[in-house]
Amino acid sequence: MSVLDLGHGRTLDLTHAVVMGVVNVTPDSFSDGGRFTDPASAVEQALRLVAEGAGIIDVGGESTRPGAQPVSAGDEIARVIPVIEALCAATTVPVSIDTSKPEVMRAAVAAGATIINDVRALRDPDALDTAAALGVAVCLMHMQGEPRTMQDNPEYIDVVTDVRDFLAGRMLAAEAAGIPRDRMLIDPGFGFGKTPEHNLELLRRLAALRILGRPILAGLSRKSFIGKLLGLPVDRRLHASVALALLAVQNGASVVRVHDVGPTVEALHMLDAVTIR
Ligand code: 9MG
Repeated sequence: MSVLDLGHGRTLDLTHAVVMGVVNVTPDSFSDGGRFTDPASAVEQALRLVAEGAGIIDVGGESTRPGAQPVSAGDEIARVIPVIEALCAATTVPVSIDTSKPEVMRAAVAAGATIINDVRALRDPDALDTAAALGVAVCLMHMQGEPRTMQDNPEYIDVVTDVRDFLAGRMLAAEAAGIPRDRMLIDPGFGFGKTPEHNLELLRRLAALRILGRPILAGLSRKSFIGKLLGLPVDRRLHASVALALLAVQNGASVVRVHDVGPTVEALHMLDAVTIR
């Protein structure tokens, strides 16, 4: 479980937790919207995150925050492909593409991406077959509802078992489509159709997802439930985000998706130093 198969003979070692750095090439992301819309500044930011210790760079061209404008596949491709191409020429750090659209998946993998990070867990038409044919790794994330309305009134019988059962079902569907388990990451989807209490319960019992036998990715960085719990705007959520990344790794996550790579890497080094193996 400590190696992720990236396909085509490449692997990613997950013996120590890996930090995935976020690069949003969007005008309207909740955390850094509009900061990296031109390819050169997005690549510069990505390489800064690599220098700070990121082990994966996640490139996205469409915001998933509630109320964000939908983007066509053509526009998404125009945003992310120049960034992925330049990045893959400049670094060997694996690049993931944050998308649900098969056209974007194909273009991104042709440009060098080796992980498909899909917040819809390959539920869009043709997404499963496309990801299987591309032969790269996938991150299957849980989301209740759709981004536009997901925070309206999320409900679960038990959030941890509901998320676990959903992910088990998506793993089976992915395997049936031809994606080997060795190529899968799983993700409870913090903030995607969840109240603050749901997020806290998932984090508290994250280890329950380990029964699925695949590495867990946790994305908690700067999320709005931090703002709700602490009353802080998005640009003041660094300390809480680092604490949450640390807790996620302590509770079983192998990959943490973050905006602030340097502080998270330092905190995880300290966790590693005190951990007896
Ligand atoms: C794109 N994106 C935004 N938040 C995310 C999260 O928590 N996990 C994953 N896999 N992707 C995310």
